[in-house]
Amino acid sequence: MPKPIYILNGPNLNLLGQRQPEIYGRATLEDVAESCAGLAEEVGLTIRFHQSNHEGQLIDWIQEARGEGAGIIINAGALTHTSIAILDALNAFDGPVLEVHISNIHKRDAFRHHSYVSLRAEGVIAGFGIEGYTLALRRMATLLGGK
Ligand code: CA2
Repeated sequence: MPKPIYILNGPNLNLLGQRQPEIYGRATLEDVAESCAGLAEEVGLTIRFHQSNHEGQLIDWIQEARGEGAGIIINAGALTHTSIAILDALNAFDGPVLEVHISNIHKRDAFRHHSYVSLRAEGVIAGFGIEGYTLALRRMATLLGGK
């Protein structure tokens, strides 16, 4: 059984579709999970899709992925810009890491321009809306298929 791709979502992303549609669109996180599950089946991957508002829980999932996951796709939310602890956890993971942001963080407040996650990620997708998740999953399939 191939190892799953962990798709991890950070604080407040559970509110997707409920507020600020001009920035984040109208789709919910459940919609994102469904489109990822559909694509995963198409490209022969399995996923574990999670969201938490708690930094420690995200770190626990990243550590779990060390033994059980083939790759990590992460939208760490605002923790992207603050969390050295998430970076340290990602640095302890051996497989590919891809970073996703729904909005274009470089077009927004200056404090969103720096990402600790980017110091570890093989690639970054920002500003493609929720489509960024499926784009990242396709890229993950390519990265893992080459092995
Ligand atoms: O663009 C992204 O995906 C972000 O990671 C989203 C984070 C933000 O802090 C990052 O700078 C960029 C915020 C997630 C909050 O999501 C909400 C969605 C709907 C309503 C309220 C918050």
